[in-house]
Amino acid sequence: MEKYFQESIECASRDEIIAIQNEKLVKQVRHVWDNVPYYRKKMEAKGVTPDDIKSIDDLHKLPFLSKKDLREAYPYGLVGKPLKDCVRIQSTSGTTGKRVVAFYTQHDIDLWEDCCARAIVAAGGSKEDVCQISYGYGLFTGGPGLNGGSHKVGCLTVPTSSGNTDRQIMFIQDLQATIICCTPSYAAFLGERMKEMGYGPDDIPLKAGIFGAEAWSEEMRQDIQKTMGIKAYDIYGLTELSGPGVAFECSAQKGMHINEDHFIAEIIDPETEEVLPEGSQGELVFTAIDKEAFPMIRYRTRDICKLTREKCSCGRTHVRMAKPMGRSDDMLIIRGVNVFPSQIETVLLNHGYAANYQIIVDRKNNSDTLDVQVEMTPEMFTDNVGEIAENQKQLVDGLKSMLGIKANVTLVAPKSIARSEGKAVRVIDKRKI
Ligand code: DLL
Repeated sequence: MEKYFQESIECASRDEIIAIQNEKLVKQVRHVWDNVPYYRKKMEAKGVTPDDIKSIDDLHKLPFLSKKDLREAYPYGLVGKPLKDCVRIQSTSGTTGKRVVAFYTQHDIDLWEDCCARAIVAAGGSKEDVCQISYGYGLFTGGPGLNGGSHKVGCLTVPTSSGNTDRQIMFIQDLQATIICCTPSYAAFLGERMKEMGYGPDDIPLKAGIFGAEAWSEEMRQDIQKTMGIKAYDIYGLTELSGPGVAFECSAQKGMHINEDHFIAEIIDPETEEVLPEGSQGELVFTAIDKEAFPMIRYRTRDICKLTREKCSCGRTHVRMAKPMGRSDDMLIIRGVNVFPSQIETVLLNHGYAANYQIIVDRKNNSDTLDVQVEMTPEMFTDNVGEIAENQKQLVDGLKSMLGIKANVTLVAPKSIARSEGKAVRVIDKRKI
């Protein structure tokens, strides 16, 4: 039987959801107009006032916000509440430019933790569970968000944070942890280490994992599920909108339900900014209709994916987003062809490799080069040169048919590519260095 954290809202009728969104959007636009001069100026420049926004049908009239706006307004320019009413900040790592600093009132923290609690219950969590949180704690939203959600559900919460892999495994075994939350790349690493230590899937007490913060393929899910003997659930979110829990997977594992009582989702064409019909692939845009301190309106996430309103077997009614295939700013343009790292990962996993790889892009003699270094698994490790050459050729052919361009493949020894405790670094684009 499917369980819910907030059943009446998670399973509300379409009409109820639309009524909630209409009411909250009108209020939120007024709040932003009155309290965020930066966004008010953008509205004025577009000739829109709060009086023009009467329902979600008017959403398209509002200007977009992007990373560029966040940079320009850094650090306080988009804050919608006096600082005396704010209780926390969280922040991104800032690897691509200025870091994002997001602000929260106690109300904002509360709704964020509700979203994470919904995700944990959807993954089968209850107060009977021991939930180990192996996302980083601190400025990154992963640890604090799921920690709060786990408390709300009433799980025994184990805040290990990321890293120190053998200690993670000791806690899983000694405390009989049943749920683990971490990035999928770290989950794969934990699984690999547990296998080395002689633990088979039946020796691991975990039953579910809640993995997100980076793109991961369906093939990687199957791999992790098999190694650890768990069900692996996807969770999505971003710092600008609170953190993890903007959307989460249910027992159906067919896309993530977006918490529509807090976030309105749109898909746009990233070039023309035109809103696309349901089912189209494009850039995900969110309007946070409840957040007080950092009220993002039509925020362009850069994440490329699709939405569906098809009925879900879990009983939840909120729209689902497909696994994002990557970020538009992660998309590599190689010899004019669009390549997403996730497409490369799919080919590797389909050929029996694990998700331990690195993509190196460069420019030689005025032409782009694509090199993929792939670790052999311990089972397939060989020093037979002929066998390695044959296996490399199979991957080159597989990548050619997926991407339409030639990649050079080098098979490397097991464990020679650095592991990540948080988000994995898959791509080195030397053209940008
Ligand atoms: O990664 C929040 C988070 C923490 C989500 C823990 C899930 C679990 P940021 O560091 O701001 O926030 O990065 C946000 O990460 O725009 C996506 O590109 C990517 N991302 C997040 N979740 C997923 C996912 C956190 N499930 C950016 N699948 C987003 C694919 C994801 N990409």
